[in-house]
Amino acid sequence: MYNPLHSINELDVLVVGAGFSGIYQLYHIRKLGYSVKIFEAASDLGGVWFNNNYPGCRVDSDHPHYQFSLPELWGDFTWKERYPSARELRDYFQYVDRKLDVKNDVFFDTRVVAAHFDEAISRWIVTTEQGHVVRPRFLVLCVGFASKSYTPQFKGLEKFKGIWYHTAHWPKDDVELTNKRVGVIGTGASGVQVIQEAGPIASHLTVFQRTPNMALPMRQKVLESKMQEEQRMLNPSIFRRSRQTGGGFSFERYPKSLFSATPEERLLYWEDTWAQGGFHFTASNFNDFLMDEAANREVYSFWRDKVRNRILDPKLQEILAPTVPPHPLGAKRCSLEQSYYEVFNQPNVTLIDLNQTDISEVTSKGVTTTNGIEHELDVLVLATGFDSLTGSLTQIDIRGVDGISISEKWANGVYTNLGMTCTNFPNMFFIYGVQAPTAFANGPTLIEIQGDWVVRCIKHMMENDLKAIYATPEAEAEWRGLVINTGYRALINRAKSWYVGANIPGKIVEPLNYTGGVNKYLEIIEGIADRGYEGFYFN
Ligand code: N01
Repeated sequence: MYNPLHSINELDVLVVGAGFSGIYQLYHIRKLGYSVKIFEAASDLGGVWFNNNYPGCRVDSDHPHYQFSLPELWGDFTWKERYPSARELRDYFQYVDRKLDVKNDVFFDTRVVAAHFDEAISRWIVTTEQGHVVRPRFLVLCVGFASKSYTPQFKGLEKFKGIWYHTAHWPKDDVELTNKRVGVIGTGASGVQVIQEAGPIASHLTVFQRTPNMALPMRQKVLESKMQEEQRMLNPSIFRRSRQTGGGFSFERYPKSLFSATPEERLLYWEDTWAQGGFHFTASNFNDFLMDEAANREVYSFWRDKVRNRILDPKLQEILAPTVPPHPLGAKRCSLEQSYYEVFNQPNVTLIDLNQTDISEVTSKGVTTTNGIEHELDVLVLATGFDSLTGSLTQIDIRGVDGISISEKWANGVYTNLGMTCTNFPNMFFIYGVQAPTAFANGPTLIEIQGDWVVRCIKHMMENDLKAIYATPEAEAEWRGLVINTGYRALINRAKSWYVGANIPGKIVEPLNYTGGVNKYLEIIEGIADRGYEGFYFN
C-alpha cells in the first residue's frame, strides 16, 4: 500500500508533535518556504488536549490568553467558556486546521523513537516506530512537558478486577462513573478536576490524598458571543502585554512587597483578586510572596481561611487546609477548582489522608490502606502525574555528535542552553520544556516566544548558508547556573513536586524551570540572537 511517508527522505525541518508548539512552528517555517513536516504519535491535532480525556479536563488559563495570537486565528473563533474544556480545545484545533490547512503536513500515528545526529552530513537521522527514516537538517521537538505519564508501582495493581486508568490514558469512549464506586489517587491538577466531576455522580467516591492542593477558585463562566466580539479589539494589546509580564498573562504582580502594604490594603487587594478568580490571585499577588517565607505565610492564611469556610467537618478542614502549610503556597502548582471543597461535604465522599494511613496494596476489589481497611472500588483513577519536563525527551533515543544520548547527558543533572538547545546536539531545538519558564508561564505565550526564536535562528542559518549551530559548553554551564541559582532563591522550589523532579523516584532533584519570568526570559534570548547568537557557534 502507498504510504506518503516513504516519499519523504530529506527535509529542512522535522517538527515532532502537533499541539500548540508544533503547529506554531509549522505555520512559520512553511511561510518561509522551507520544507517541513510534523510527526505526531496521536491520531489527531491538539497534543495534551487530544490525549487527556479524563472527566472534567479543562485548561487553567483564562480567556483570551489560551489561544494562538496569530491574527488569522482569533478573529472569528467564538469560545464557549472562560476556561475551555479539553473538548472545546479539540474543536479549536479543528478550527485551526480549517484556517491554516495544518493536517496536510502532519503524519499522524507516527511516533518518533530515535533521532541521531550525523555530523558528516549535518542532518538528523530520525526513525519512527514503524521503521520509517527521515533526514531533516533541523529537528524541533514540540513534545510538551507532560507526555510521559507516571504510574507508581502500587503492589497488586495488576490484580484489580475493576477498571483503572491513569488520567493521561483515559479512553476516548466514556468510562461510566455514574453510580460507581470511584477511587482517585492524587490531588494535583488532574485529580482535582476528576474529583469535582466524580463526586456528584459516583455512588461513592474515595479520595487518596498525600499533599493537599492549595486550589484557587476558578470562577468559570459562559462567554457571551456578543461580549467576545466587543472585546476582540483588545486582543492584540493583551497578547503583546502577555509577553511583558512574568507569567505570560496580561496581568502582573502587585508592584509592592507584602509587608510594605497595610493589613487593610492587603485584605482588600486579596479579596479583589480572589473574586477575579484563577491565577489572578497568585500571578497578581505582592511581588515578594514567592521569595519571602513570612509574606507567603500571610497569603497562605488568607487562602486557608477562605477554604475552611467551605468545609463543614473540622477534621476535613485540617486535612484539606492544614493549620501549618505543608509547603509555601505556590511551591506546588495551585489548581483551579469550581466545587472541589464542597465535594468533601457530601455523605458519599471519603477522604483518606495518606500521611496517616498509606496505601498498602491494590487488591482485586479495591485499595487497602495500612490501617487494614479495604476500600472497595469499581473504577480506580490514577491522577499521579508525569515525569515532567525531562521525560518527554528522555523517552526518545536522541543522540548527539558524540553518540551520547540525552538521558545519559542528563543523568546527573540537566544541562541546556536557554532551555531550548543542548551542547553536542546541533540543529536540535525543544519548546515548552526543561530550564525554560514552562511551569510558571501561560503555555501559548511561552510557546510563541520560543517558537519565534527558533524560527529566527533557522532563517538566519538558511539565509547565511550555515550548516550547523552548536551551543558552547560554557554557555550551557552558565544557563544551568542561572536556572539553579534563581530557582533555589525562590520559594517555588520548596516542595516535593514535578517543578524540581521530586515526584519521580530516583530522579535528580533540582530546579527544572527558569524562574526569572517570561518577560526577562524573552529579553535574554532576544539579546542573544541580536548579538549574533552569543554562546553558540556555527559551521
Ligand atoms: O500531576 P501532579 P497532575 N501515592 O504531579 C500524587 C498540568 N495539568 O497530572 O503531591 C499517592 O501535579 C501526588 O501527591 P504528592 C499542570 O501543569 C494542567 O495532576 O506528590 N499519591 C499528587 O497529588 C499540572 O501541574 C491541567 O504528595 C501519589 C498527584 O499524585 C501538571 O500537568 C490539568 C503517589 C500528582 O499530581 C501535572 O498535574 C492537568 C503515590 N505513590 C494537568 N504518587 C490544567 O490546566 C503521586 N501521587 C487544568
